[in-house]
Amino acid sequence: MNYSGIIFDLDGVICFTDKYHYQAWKKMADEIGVYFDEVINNRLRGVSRMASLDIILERSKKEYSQEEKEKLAYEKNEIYKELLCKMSPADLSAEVKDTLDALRQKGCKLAIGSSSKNTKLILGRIGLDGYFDAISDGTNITHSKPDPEVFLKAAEFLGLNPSECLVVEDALAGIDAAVAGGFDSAGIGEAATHEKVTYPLESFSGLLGI
Ligand code: B16
Ligand code: MG
Repeated sequence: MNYSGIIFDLDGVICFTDKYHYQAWKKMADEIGVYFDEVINNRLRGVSRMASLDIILERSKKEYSQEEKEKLAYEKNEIYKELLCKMSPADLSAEVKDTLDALRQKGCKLAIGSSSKNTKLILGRIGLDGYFDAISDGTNITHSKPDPEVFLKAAEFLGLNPSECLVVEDALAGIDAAVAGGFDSAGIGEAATHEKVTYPLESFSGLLGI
């Protein structure tokens, strides 16, 4: 591993909260009578909360004011946070935990680079509270992926340059963000198909082969 720092996306890389995002958005969409399904939900991966809402409202006949949208996003997040209470350290796979520990053993600094404003809550639920050397998330950025801000901040928090860090992502927008910030990247799932990904991986533990 030739990188001093590794910056991990959270949802879809360290753990999986898709189903809770889906259930919470679905409840909100049903309440306002807007069609929403799992195919539309796939478009929300790695996308910020307000941008996700805009995608869902593409199907709405009604125009929503900014204030109304903020209320809807707030309601969705309250439902989502309640669902997150179902998560426990059992939602952190042994493969992910063992790989993180092994990378740390090799001397790598580990950071989170997530769009989620619920990052700290989720890390606490899965037993990774205080584990990472730095956390850059939805609470410290003004531009979401594909903008590189969240990863640039993570590198800065680690005291490293982008060229010294590897970004690990599951979303295409996340690889776009890594490329825009001058980072090498490792892609899992859909992100492994991105034409500019540096290392397409079949599984999380593939990081140990880099
Ligand atoms: P929140 P990531 C992203 O996390 C999720 O993939 C995306 O579905 C979600 O809309 C976004 O966080 C914002 O989350 O509503 O909790 O602030 O993949 O960047 O770790
Ligand atoms: Mg993700």
